[in-house]
Amino acid sequence: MTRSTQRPLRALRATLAALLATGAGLAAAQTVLKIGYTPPTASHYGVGATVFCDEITKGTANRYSCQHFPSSALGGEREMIEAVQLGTQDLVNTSTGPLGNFVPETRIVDIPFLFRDYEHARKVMDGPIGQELLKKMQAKGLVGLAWTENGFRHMTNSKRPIVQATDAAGLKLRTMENKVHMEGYKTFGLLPTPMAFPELFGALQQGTVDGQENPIPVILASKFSQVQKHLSLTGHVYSPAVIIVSAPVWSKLSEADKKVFTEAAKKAAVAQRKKVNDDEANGIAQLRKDGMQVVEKVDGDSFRKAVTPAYANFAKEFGADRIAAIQAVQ
Ligand code: EAX
Repeated sequence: MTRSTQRPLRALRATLAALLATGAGLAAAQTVLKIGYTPPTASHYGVGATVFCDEITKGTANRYSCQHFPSSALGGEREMIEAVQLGTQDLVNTSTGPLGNFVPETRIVDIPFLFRDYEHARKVMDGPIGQELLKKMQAKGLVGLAWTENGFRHMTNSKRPIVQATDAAGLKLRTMENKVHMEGYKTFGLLPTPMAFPELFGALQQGTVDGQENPIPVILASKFSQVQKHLSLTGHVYSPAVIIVSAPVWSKLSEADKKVFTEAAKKAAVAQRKKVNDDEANGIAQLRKDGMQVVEKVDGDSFRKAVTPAYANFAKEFGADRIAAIQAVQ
C-alpha cells in the first residue's frame, strides 16, 4: 500500500469512528413510544397510561418515554391492537372488547355475569388464569404486560328506564366488536349493533342506535350524559383492559428493561383500578347532576336468568371446567 492510499483510508476510518460514536449516542438517547387509548387523558385509561409512562421513564433513566394519543387519536381499539401487532404502534391500553378477534382464548373473560364483583374479577385477572391469558397473547405477536381495567358495564339509552331484562328487549344497543357480548345481550332481547368506539357518540346523537353500555368512568369521560337520558346499573359484564406492547419494541429491551416495563404496567393497573373505584363512588351523582335518570336497583336476576341458556354455548366454546374454575375463585 502506498502512502497516497493510506491517507484517505485513515480519513475513512476517522469518519467511521465518528459515525459509530453518533450511533452509540443515538442508542442512548430517548426513544419515544406511542401509547394510544380511546377515552380522554382524564379518564381511568389516561391515569393508568400516565403511571406506566412515568415509571418506564424513571426506571430506564430517561431512555424511554411516551407520547400519549388519548381520545381515539390513533383509532378504535381494534385498529390500535392491529397496529401494535404490526409494530406500527408501540403501546395500547385497551379493553378486551375486540381482543378476542386476535386472541380467541381471552373471550372467556367477556362472558356476561361471570364475575361477582370487582374483588373477584381483579383476583382472577391477577391470578394464574389471567396470567395464562396474557401468555396466550404472545403467540399472536402481542405482548400483554398486565391487566388494567375498564370496569363493570352498565346500560344507557334514550328511550326508557331499564329495571329488568324485558325493559331492555327491543332496544338497538351499540356493542363492542365482541361475539361473546353480542351473544349474551341477545338473550336480553336487545338488538346488538357492533360499532367502533370513535363512532359511538355521533351514533347516539343521531339516534342510529338507542343506547350503549360502558363502565361509569367511560360514560363520565365521554360525556354520554349529553346524548343519553337513562342509565341503569346493570353491571351485566366485567370489562377487563390490558397494556400491550409491540413485539419489535419488546424484543429490543434488555432483561432489566423488560422488568421495568412489566412492573410499570402493574403499577398502572393499581392506579387505573383506583380511578375506576373513585368514578364508581362519585360518578353516579355527577351523571344525575348532568341530567341522567339513574336506575340503581336493577332486577339482576331477570338478566341472569335470561342469559343462562347462552352458558351452554359458552361451555362448548371455552369448556365448562374453565368457566367453573373462574367462578370458583374466592
Ligand atoms: O375501552 O368500546 C368501548 O365501549 C370501550 O369500553 C371503550 O373503548 C373503552
